[in-house]
Amino acid sequence: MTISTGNPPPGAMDDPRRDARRFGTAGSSDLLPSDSPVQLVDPDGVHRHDDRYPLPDGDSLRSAYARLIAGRRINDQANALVRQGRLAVYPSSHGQEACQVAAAVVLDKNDWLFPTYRDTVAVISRGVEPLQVLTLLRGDWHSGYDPYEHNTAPQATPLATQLLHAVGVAHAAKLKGEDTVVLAMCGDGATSEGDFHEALNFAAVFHVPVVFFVQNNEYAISVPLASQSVAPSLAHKAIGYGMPGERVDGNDLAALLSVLGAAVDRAREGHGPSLVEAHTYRMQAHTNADDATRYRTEEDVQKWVPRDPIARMRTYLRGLNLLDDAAEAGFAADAEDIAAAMRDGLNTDVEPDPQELFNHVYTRRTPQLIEQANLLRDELSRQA
Ligand SMILES: Cc1ncc(C[n+]2csc(CCOP(=O)(O)OP(=O)(O)O)c2C)c(N)n1
Ligand SMILES: [Mg+2]
Repeated sequence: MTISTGNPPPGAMDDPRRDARRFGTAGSSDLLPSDSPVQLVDPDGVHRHDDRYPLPDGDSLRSAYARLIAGRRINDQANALVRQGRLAVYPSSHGQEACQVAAAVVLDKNDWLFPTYRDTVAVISRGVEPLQVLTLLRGDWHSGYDPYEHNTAPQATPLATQLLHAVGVAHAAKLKGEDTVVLAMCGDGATSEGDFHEALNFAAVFHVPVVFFVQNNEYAISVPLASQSVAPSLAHKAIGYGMPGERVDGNDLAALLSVLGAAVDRAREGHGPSLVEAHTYRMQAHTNADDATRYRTEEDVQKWVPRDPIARMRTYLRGLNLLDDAAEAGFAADAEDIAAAMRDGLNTDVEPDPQELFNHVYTRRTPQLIEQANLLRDELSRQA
């Protein structure tokens, strides 16, 4: 990127180290992440104190826990709908639900979320109707929801492209003097993309209010993290751009809420971008089109079962009497309602008009599109 004016871009002279305190101070720079992922509730459901990151209050954790339950149910139901031929494909976030929920919960209504194909549960946690989200994966239309209704961009399949769009939205918000924060999600594999580099560099130089949230689930389809990057951690990449990076236990809902919340706060307060890496694990295959047994063993997967995000939060909340049988039954019933709506909606056959294919390509149809539309109409009329 070349800056052609002689003047520094707005905000470039601000010192990003100024408010990096909550992002760890170990090592040679305040921009470096903690030596190990931040954890506030361990896999046994025990609170681990951290001076820098306060534990969210019980009510917040309880309502976020209800979303975890819904998220797991959504993943299970979507997998079943794939097997029934009702969805073409589903990239499951089973095991990553805490990341999904936290990404949505830390944002205000006017903020923006930029999700990937794996972030269906985050999009639903943001308030988008499950059926509208899943129509994309049924292949009905380009995307089944209006991004402006919930300030949630379409789920991006081309890796890391959404990071550039997110930075653009954050830059525009800053220029307009709004206090909007943008949270952009990506996977570990996506951090190897050129778009990742360009997005982070632009965000840091122009000091824009964006949080890059990397879900490191240890795999990019069949490529393990060790073959993807030899950086000490993905969060360490932040210092190369001059922004703070932090690492967090991606199966710890409390830590995610606290660390992502701090990153969103600092962006909103005008202190610029940051990078948060969540250490988690993709418990299921990349999608139903993938056979994960060809590149990892069942023992590898089993190691992550005791670190499940739902189990530990349940133990923690139960231990404090913030969760009882009645509340759990209520959360499960709400999750079941969502699953039932998914089944009802996706089991209903739609008959899209084939001509819609040409409707939203350009504002006005090109001669080629008109020709193709006529060809299709002719072809279909002869079949009728
Ligand atoms: C630009 C681009 N290159 C390649 C692909 C094919 N592809 C789809 S998903 C994927 C793996 C991505 O891994 P990661 O970023 O770790 O995300 P995860 O699937 O683990 O959530 C690849 C290589 C793509 N979608 N886009
Ligand atoms: Mg991955």
